[in-house]
Amino acid sequence: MCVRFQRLVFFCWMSLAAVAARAATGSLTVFDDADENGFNRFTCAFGNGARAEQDTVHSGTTAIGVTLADFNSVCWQAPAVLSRLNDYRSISLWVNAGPSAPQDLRFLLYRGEDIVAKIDLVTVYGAPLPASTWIPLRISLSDLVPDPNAPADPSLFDDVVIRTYTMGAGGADRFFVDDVVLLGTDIFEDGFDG
Ligand SMILES: [Ca+2]
Repeated sequence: MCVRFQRLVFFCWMSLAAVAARAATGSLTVFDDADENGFNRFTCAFGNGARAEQDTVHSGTTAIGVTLADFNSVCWQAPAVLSRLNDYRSISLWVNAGPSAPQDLRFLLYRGEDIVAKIDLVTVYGAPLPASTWIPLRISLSDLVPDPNAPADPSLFDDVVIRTYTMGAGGADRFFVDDVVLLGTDIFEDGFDG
């Protein structure tokens, strides 16, 4: 009985260790056809102008479309505070800039109400964003530009945001985001094409 109990404890400990290791180093889907793994668009404060849409998708049935107006964003609130240095080193996503292809799309990490760090998508892509074309982007979270007003610890974040800086009343034009995945520290970083 005692030996069996010890084996059970050991097995449980090994299982917990495996879960912890996977949480720190594996990949974590944020959105594919729906919010995943506890990420939530509807509890995030910066999701104005974003909605699920089925006409322009990268894969599956659904993507997120964001109307080009008023600093609109798609935003996912993480289920817990994450480190952009220790938990997830990069993020993979597909973006379609839509027919008017604004060049002012930006990726940002927030901690609460504060911007932690950011980067322009055109910088990540290395060329003008093409119109009405899905492009894969892989953004190194450690290489983001820290915000001058970032919180005391500029490594921690709890919101993932993709924003347009286009102003105005907004027409029918949108940009689209699909297949958002955080990549852990064991993901081979060179040559990953999304
Ligand atoms: Ca999809």
